[in-house]
Amino acid sequence: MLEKLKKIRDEFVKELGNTQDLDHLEKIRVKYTGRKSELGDLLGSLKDMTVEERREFGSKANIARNEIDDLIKEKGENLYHKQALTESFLDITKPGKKIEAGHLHPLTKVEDEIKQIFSSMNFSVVEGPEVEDEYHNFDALNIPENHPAREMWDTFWIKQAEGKNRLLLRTHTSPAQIHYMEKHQPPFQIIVPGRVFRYEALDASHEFNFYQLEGLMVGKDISLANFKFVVEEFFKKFFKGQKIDFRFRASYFPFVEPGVEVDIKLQNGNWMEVMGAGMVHRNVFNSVKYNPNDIQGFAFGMGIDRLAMIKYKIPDIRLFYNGDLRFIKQF
Ligand code: FA5
Repeated sequence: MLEKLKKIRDEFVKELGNTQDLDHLEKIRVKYTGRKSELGDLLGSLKDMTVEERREFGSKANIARNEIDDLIKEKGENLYHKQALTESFLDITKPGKKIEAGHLHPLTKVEDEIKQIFSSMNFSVVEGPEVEDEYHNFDALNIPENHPAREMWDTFWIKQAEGKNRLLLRTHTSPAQIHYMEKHQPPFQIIVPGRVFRYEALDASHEFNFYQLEGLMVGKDISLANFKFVVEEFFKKFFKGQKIDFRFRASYFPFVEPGVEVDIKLQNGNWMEVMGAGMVHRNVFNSVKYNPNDIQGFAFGMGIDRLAMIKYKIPDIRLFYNGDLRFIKQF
């Protein structure tokens, strides 16, 4: 009996040593520990033995059985790890997956560049809210209710209870002029970049959500000639010496007098309007409690998207917003 047990154990150890995969290990487990195994038969025959025999052989047989179980378990864990390393989910020799770093959106880059140019000309950069009240977006800018100019800047109104100071998404960055002048005294020169919104029919140069950059310079004797100089300097720096044709054209905005628009000539010979500007209207100074007889200044509002389109020869403004990576990755 004991000899038989030893033989089973020796055979098992030998066969286990040759096992290289989990499938084979399972076959061995069934062969040596299953109900129909030789060891199973031996253990089954215990019931026919005398008490003496059972005591001696039984304990040895159980020790052998436990040893076989332990060895199978240990081998199984080894094989599992080896297999996992070599053929399945973890191949430590594979090159790592490249993590793609993003970059700034072209409009953000252009905005940063414009801010830098104006900073170099001693303008401070300030911000204004995107959700405005009716007073700052229109009334304080000399656009009273029912003024036809409100039609040019139709926008998205925020639903709220009936009240005097209705809220809206700002249609231009000009209300930031009012916020700033309410809290500061001249002389100063500021720029205000930011997002603006309009109820607009879309085409290649019109979005309903776009970016503007407001400029405001106020002092004792600031004139339109100063504005002309600042704009020319800005174009020189922004277009880096690249020759561009631009023109000043008389125009109308209720918050300036006189008013102008600035256009840049495109490669195809057409002119593109890039900003509105003018001398700050005395009614605007009145609404922020400045004395219009004491001071004067110029203001402008340029379209950042349009300047970016000209600089990078982008034919359609909608490319900035449609999320197509083939476009975005070129910058
Ligand atoms: C204004 O918004 C005035 N607040 C500008 C101003 C400021 C005038 C200070 C005088 C003094 P306008 O609506 O023209 O003006 O817009 C200014 C610029 O924003 C335009 O020249 C154009 O470059 C850009 N722009 C206007 N509408 C759109 C649009 N739908 N999509 C993209 N850019 C636009």
